[in-house]
Amino acid sequence: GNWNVNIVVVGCGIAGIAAAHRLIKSGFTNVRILEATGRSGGRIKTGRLGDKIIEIGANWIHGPSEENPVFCLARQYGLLDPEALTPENQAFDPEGDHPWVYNFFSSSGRKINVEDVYPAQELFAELLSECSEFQNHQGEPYASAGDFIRSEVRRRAAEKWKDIDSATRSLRLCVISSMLKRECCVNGAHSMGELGLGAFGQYKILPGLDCTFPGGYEGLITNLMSELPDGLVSYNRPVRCVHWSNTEEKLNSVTVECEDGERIAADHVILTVPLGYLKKHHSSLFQPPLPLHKLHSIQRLGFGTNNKIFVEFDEPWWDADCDAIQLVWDDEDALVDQVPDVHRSWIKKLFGFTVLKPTERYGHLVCGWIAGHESEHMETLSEQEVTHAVTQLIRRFTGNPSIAPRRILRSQWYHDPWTNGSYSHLALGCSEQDLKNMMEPLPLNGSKAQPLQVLFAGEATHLCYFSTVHGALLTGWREADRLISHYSYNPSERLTSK
Ligand code: 6YU
Repeated sequence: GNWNVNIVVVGCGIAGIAAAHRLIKSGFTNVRILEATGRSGGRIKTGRLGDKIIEIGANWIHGPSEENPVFCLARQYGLLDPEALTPENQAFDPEGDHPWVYNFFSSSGRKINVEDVYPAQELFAELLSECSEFQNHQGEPYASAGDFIRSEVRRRAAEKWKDIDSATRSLRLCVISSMLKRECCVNGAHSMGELGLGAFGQYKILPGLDCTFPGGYEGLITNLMSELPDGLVSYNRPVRCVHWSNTEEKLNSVTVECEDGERIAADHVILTVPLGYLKKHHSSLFQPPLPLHKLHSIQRLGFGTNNKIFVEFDEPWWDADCDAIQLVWDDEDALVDQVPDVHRSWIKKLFGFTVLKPTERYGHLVCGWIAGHESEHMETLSEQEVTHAVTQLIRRFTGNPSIAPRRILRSQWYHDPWTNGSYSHLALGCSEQDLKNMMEPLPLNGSKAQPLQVLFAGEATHLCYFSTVHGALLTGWREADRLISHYSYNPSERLTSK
């Protein structure tokens, strides 16, 4: 169909690309994407450290199995390693035992015996999964997931580990602090105390053993873009304001104003800018301002920082079979996931490293993870200062004063002006309703056929897969489908539309 409908997509991340892709495949010809930066992919961003391919943004396909559209596309495009495609990998139960091998190091400079701390890992996993069970309960025993975990660890440790020597018991509590910091990274939150308990189960985990893209996550973007017409995306085209209308006379018009002053008239706009950007710019981005319930959800939902620090070595200081390194501070038996003084001790927030595998592909390369305000502070330091801090850290934990990284590279998502952080989470007091408000189109027009001027897609608008690539992709398709079904139920509008 030669549909004479003008659609402007704002943002060329996976959500914007998915929306444009589906619209074009369904016969909409007047579609364009306005992107603030000079590249496609947004928070999917593949980089290089020397000749090694690394991910600055999204890292894994979370739950690679049939239900995951990112997995299905990656398989179709031939972007995955053979192991990722096996039935065993797809059937992997994320609630079961994780096959990763951990190395634990203590701040006193020794390697920790895994058997000593295994019960702590087990208890933590148990409590995390219990956090998801408050979903449909009336009332929650604690305000936050952090409060719940902390008080239950104390209670259960006192019972379960009462016959264990006090040094081991204390060590296990220190391990739990490290796991709390890790969970801050997973959730993109400053502290587990900032995650609502009642809504924690809102996020759904798909089956499948998380896998990576051996040639880089951006391969997904390249393949999708190659199926789209040339010239679809206008790069370096930040949008400054979306002029919509809630008055009867002008219900069918919306204008997008770019930073360079150009005004583009459209029948529909699909907005995919990150929640971090919306939090910062909502007051200038919408004319008239957003309805209050939508604004309040933007403010209530959390958008935190998670950064990576890649560190390369000549020789490994971890075991050959090690997948992840966990750092345990022996002064943290108070179950803490934030540091007392961000400027002086930000590095304590870095909970550990994942080892890039296989070694033949990556050499001796690890990825450190750091979330929260400590991570935001890290971004303001020079690469030299970060290198120094990481080197001191590793020397201390290994007890080896001569270890020196060959080079490092870190991400800086908080200071990215088009993202302002990493991804969203359900903060204290949030519920499913906030995500519903996020995805509601403008204007809200009572009984009349909805004019659908501004539609909302992006990671932070998915009800159960927020914070992920598959979530973002599905929201792009969802908003494309909203327009497609709008025009299939109202075929005359296609003709009368300018
Ligand atoms: C995943 C993973 N992963 C690590 C890190 C980060 C993220 N995610 P985009 O931002 O992509 O696009 C918007 C575009 O708009 C962009 O290009 C802008 O430039 C543009 N724009 C902005 N303003 C504009 C303007 N004014 N005008 C024009 N254009 C404008 N996801 O699946 N696996 O391993 C990770 C990770 C460091 C930063 C991730 C991961 C998140 C994804 O990257 C992200 O959701 C999508 O890419 C977003 O796509 P988009 O299109 O919406 O926005 C219980 C419970 C647990 C809850 N969470 C558990 C899951 C864990 C999530 N894990 C993530 C972990 C990592 C490590």
